[in-house]
Amino acid sequence: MESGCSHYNDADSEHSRCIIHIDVDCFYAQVEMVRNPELRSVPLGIQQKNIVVTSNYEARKYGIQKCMLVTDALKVCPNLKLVNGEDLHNYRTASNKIFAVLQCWKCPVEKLGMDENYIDVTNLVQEKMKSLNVSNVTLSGHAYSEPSIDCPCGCHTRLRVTSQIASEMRKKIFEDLSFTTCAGIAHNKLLAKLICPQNKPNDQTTIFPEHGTSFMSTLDSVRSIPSIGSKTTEALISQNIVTVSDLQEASLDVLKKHFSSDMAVRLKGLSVGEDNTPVKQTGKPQSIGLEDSFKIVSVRSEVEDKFTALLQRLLVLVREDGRIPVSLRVTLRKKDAKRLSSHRESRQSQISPSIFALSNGALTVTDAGQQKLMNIIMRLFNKLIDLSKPFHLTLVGLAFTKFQERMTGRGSIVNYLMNDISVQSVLNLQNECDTSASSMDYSAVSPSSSTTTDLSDAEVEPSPKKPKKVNWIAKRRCLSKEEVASPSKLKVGELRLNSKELEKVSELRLNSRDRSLTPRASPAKDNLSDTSDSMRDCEERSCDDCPSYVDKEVFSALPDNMQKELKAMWKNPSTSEVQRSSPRTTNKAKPNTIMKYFVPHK
Ligand code: DCP
Ligand code: MG
Ligand code: MG
Repeated sequence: MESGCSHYNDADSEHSRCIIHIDVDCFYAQVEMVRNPELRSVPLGIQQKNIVVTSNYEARKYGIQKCMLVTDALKVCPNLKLVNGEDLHNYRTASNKIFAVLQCWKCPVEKLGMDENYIDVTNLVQEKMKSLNVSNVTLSGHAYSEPSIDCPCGCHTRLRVTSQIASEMRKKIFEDLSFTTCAGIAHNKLLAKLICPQNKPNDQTTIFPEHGTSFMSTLDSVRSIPSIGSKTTEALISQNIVTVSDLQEASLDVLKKHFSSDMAVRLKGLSVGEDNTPVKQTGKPQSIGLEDSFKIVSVRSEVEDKFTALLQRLLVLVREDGRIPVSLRVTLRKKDAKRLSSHRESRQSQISPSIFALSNGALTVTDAGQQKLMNIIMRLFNKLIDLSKPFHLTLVGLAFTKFQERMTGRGSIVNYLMNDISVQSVLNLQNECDTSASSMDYSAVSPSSSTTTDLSDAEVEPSPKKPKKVNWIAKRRCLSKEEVASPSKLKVGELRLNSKELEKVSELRLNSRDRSLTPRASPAKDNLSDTSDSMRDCEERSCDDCPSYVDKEVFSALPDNMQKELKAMWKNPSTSEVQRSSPRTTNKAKPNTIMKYFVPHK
């Protein structure tokens, strides 16, 4: 049964939202092909342990599927070129760049795993519709099915405009980063995600609301619905509810016997393609951590080597993130022979922000700074382990758990101007296949069994207050404070990696890499003549004299005299407050400088 727009009476009823879901084609394989174009013309598989986690479309022609055993893959395609994909660094970097490109449209972007993003373009579509002759707007890409009713709420036109924006986004990702992608366009996240792969690779599909129910009934398993996990699936199967169509037919009363009332209603809604969950802007993680697991380590010097390698790797991630860490946590997993089990213990210490320095807007750590960090790490280790007795570890972990809000002190003008394009270094990627074969994954690490904060090592500076920028930007964009991404609300996620990934560590020189995350400004023009307003905004707001760390939008909103003063300050840094200094010094503004506009917090 198809449900027309007028039949809806939930939050989806007006189909008012415009949601795009973008998924990169054969992601890991494309990253490798962009790095080495010779791989484009051969069947390519990405190997982790004994599994081919993904392959390019050339290889898929032979029947290679995700998560096939390498031995099986080679049977169906003996020419398969295998590239080791156990070091996730390049994939993570590519993922962050794609996210940064999507941020350019100034709409909420929610990252999902490594190669997927939701974008809520509702407001942008509304703006465009004011200046468009809507009767002329055509659909870009495919429609799951042609509109079958004339929906009075106008969703068909809005979704056509959305399809044009999706096409611009995909074009820009391709022009800037050379990745082809698929997109799904719908009035909610559920349908946008599920419709996305309909025309793989490198194409996009729009589904109109009235086809939600019939499309959902084509899904073989309730497990295909993203928010239905393995436990719910099991519970449904035990009630003979296997396909989505079964779920559509199940009575609410029966479901209420096995699930809470809310859950039962939600399941029924999902089965007909209803979903009112919002697109939540992804921000920076609360902590950035790495872990290394191994069979057993029982010698202190070996532990030190492991931590040294982890620290090098972690500093690369922190540099990409751009925030200055002020707290460090060490985690160990001890093998307990008596209990035949392992458990984690952690200890953390505040660290001095002065260990880190800013050079041209990029974070750096000197060799002496790294040595200081190592000393803190080994002191924490000594507190966790009684070295007078034998010890057996199966995992060591390091995480920076708190960050200074901004680099130059809370009162500094720089706090208002920093680019907010974030690099989320840590992700949650849930592998659908059995990942037990691989010791690398992105699952969020549960909080340690015991964490102690150690203040004895601290060279403590006063912890900065919540930055004013959040409130200020919120006002400028007419958003509530809660709608602005705040690091404090974000999930803690960490990355586990194995020793193989650490072999690469020595190649990663903290000071030798560019931080080029801001997307290149090249407008994506499409057949919808003025759909690129936000893209143009991106360029017009640019200020040639601004240092790279400055948020151009914020800068352009400042009064002219303030802009001039800042530019003069950047031209002549000796008069500037912008160089790294302690919060105490940043407040000493001269009587007639930019600082007069900002009264420091008392
Ligand atoms: N991945 C993984 N294990 C899985 C599934 C995926 O490690 N079970 C990794 C490899 C993929 C990446 O995550 O490249 C993205 O997953 P997708 O499911 O989006 O698969 P692809 O992007 O590779 O292919 P598609 O073109 O089907 O999207
Ligand atoms: Mg993909
Ligand atoms: Mg994906």
